[in-house]
Amino acid sequence: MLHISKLTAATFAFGALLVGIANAETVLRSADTHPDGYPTVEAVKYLGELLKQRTNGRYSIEVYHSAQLGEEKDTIEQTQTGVIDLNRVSMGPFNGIVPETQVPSLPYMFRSVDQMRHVMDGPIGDQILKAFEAHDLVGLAFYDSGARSFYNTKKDITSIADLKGMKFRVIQSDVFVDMVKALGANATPMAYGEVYSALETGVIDGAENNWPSFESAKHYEVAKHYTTDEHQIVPEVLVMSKASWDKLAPEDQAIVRQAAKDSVVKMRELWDAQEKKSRDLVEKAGVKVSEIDKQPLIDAMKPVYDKYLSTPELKDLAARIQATK
Ligand code: GTR
Repeated sequence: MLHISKLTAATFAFGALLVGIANAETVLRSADTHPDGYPTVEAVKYLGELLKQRTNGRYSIEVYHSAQLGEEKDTIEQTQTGVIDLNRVSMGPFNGIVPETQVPSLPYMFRSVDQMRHVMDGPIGDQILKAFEAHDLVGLAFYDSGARSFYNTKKDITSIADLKGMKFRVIQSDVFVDMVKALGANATPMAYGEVYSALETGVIDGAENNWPSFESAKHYEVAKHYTTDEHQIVPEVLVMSKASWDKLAPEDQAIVRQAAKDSVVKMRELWDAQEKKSRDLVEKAGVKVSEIDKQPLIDAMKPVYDKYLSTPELKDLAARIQATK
C-alpha cells in the first residue's frame, strides 16, 4: 500500500486570499526480520535516503525492522498482495515461489562470497531478479548474507558423522530440508523468530546461519558449538510489491531500480565489518568454533542437486553460475 502519510502544504496568506500548494510525500513500507542496525536494515534505510534525494522528497522509505510486520513467509505474501511495499528477505523462503532462486540456494553452489557477488552483479543476477515478476514481485537487488553454517547446543561437530540424527531448524524451504536430510540429520522448518526458544527448550538441537544472524538473534547464548562448514552462500533479495511498483511513474521506477543497485555497495561495506564484529563477539562469549572437512558434505549433496536441477533451464543456470569466476 502506498501511504500518503504527510501532506505538506505551504500556504500563503495575502489579505483574504489563501493559496495552498500541496505536495504529497509517499512513504514506502519495508519489512525486515533483523533488528535495527543490522546491515540489511541499514542498507534499506540508505536506499530510502537516496530515493528521497533523487525524487526531491516525493518518496521515502520506513523500515519496519525486527519482524514488526511478521515472519518472512507471511511478509512475502503481504508483499505479493501489496500490503507491504518493499521486503528484504533471504532467498530461501522464495524457493517454493520462484524456482530460479533454488539454484543459488543449493549447498556449495558458490565457491566463495566473491564469486557470489560476481554472479549476482551480472546477467545471471538480472535473470533471477526478473523471474520474480511472474509472482507479483519486482526483484530490485541482491544483498550479502555471508555463508551459513551449523551450530548447536550439544557438541562440537568436526565430521559429517557428527551430524547424524541431530535436529536442526531450517528456513521454510524444501531445498534446506533436503540438504539437512542428505547429511543424515533431521530438519525442522520454522520461522526465524521461534528459533531462540526452540533451542532453549530443546525442541531442536541446533540451527544454521551466518555470523551476524547467529549473533543478533542471540542464538549464541544457547548454542555454544559452531562449525564452519559454510554449506550455503545464499544471497538476500530486496523485492518490491508489483502492485506498489505499478503505481510509480516510469521515471520513478528507474530511480528506484538504480538506487536499489547503489545501495548494494553500502550493504557490502556494512556486511564485511559486521561479520568480523559478530564472530569476535560470539567467540568472546564462549562459543567454541570447530572446523570440518567440507568434501564429504559436498559429496553428500549429489541427490539434492539431482532433485532441484530438474529442468534443462535450471541445469543451465547452475552451469553458468559454476563457470563464473
Ligand atoms: C538470515 C537472513 C534472514 C532469515 C534468517 C533465517 O541469514 O538474513 O532473512 O532468512 O537467516 O534463517 O530465517
